Amino acid sequence: MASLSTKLFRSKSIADLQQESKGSELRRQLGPLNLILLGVGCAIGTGIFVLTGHVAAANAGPAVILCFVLAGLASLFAALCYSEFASLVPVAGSAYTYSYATMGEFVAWIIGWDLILEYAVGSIAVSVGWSGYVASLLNQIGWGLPPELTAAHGALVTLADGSQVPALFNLPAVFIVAFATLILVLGVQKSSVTNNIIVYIKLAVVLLFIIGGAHAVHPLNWHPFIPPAAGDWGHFGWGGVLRGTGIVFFAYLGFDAVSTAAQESKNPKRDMPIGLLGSLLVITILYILVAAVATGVTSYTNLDVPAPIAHAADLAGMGWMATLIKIGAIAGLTSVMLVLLYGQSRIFWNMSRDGLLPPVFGRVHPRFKTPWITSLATGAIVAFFAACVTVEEAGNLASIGTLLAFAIVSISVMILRVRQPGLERPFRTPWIWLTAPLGVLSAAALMAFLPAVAWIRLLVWMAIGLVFYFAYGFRKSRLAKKGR
Ligand code: ALA
Repeated sequence: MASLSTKLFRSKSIADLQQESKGSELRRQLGPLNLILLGVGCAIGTGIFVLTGHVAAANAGPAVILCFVLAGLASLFAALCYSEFASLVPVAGSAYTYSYATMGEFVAWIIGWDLILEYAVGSIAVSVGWSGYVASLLNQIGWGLPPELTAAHGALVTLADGSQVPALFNLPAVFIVAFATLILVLGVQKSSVTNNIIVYIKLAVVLLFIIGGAHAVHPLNWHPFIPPAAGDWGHFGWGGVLRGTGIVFFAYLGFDAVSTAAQESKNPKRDMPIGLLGSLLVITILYILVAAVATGVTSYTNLDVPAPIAHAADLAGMGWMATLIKIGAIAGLTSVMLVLLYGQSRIFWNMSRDGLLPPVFGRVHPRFKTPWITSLATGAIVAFFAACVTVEEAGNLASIGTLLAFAIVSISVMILRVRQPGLERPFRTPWIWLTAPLGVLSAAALMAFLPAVAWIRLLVWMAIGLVFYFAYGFRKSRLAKKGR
């Protein structure tokens, strides 16, 4: 009889993974530029277009600029560890797949369950951000929706006569989730050309805002840079900067998608670090500049609105640019939604094929060849929450989940260096004994800065995951059935 610990650490072999990936040989066609565009495309979304304004107005004031610097640094350590982990296992996949072969089933389950927060809950936050920009654009062209249908259930919205009422639910957010789910179920292929075009549009509006807005900056708006602490910890002062760092981390979530393309990259050893670090560098610079311009053209107190970047352009007297920003943000956020929901359905599908989730989640549609049941189930749950939560509630939970995954990946990379020093590592984390501990510490620190309610939700989610694993996957996994 295998002991409990043997069972918890049972691993897939690399040969198993290669066998599974047979028949879907991926072409090595991505060069460094494509990889950078992939990371930039997944990352630029609700974080920069929406949370920048909320954090400036509620937590950090103009020091939201500093929040982006600190969150970028934490992401840098994780990126360096992620690349080594990704390059270890010579098949495509996410941190879930790599950990199954290197750390064993239990860690893989924890990471897989945790990644649901990154992908599914992340897409809830993005759908709410999308809704803010769509509602604002519709208002502008005179087709405004009733305000009660544009925000989280119970959130106060302002009517045309200035009175405030609680919202019913967020209709546009539900719509975009339904639309993205339909695209995924039908399996509409998005070519890398379409993807690149959307990324260029997104980059163009961001650059337009930075360049156009720079002329309207009044440095007086940056004073005081860190507004004095007010009320509870997390509202201005250094506490606000730290909490703001935890919140804006959401803007970086998604750049790790570069590591999942290791097998499609022409020269992973050279291009993985270029893709990961290059996209991080690009987004960090853009985020810092957008935050600087947004808080420079108007007082940070004006930025707590659903479409703050467009609003900042408007306040800076560039109404035409505000319209372009709204259109660009809507297109860009749609593509982030698709990437996140796609990633989620593939993780569920993989977990189900491994026997960790019921087989129904692995069923593929006979005609569309997509994991349709998984996509529909995910879409229904995501749509429900998109209707009734705020962007920060969903964003904070997605961030805390992703940070936990980053911390586990950083720890795993160190454990593997000790346990299996001889494994071939196409990419080695530089100064691992410094980088990886800093990765763990910075992820833990960012988690600590987030509100207690995000922690409670994370713990409840992980507890449900543990119960589910021991009630189901522990006994039913493919490895369990093979008697490993
Ligand atoms: N980083 C992505 C966003 O900000 C998920 O929307």
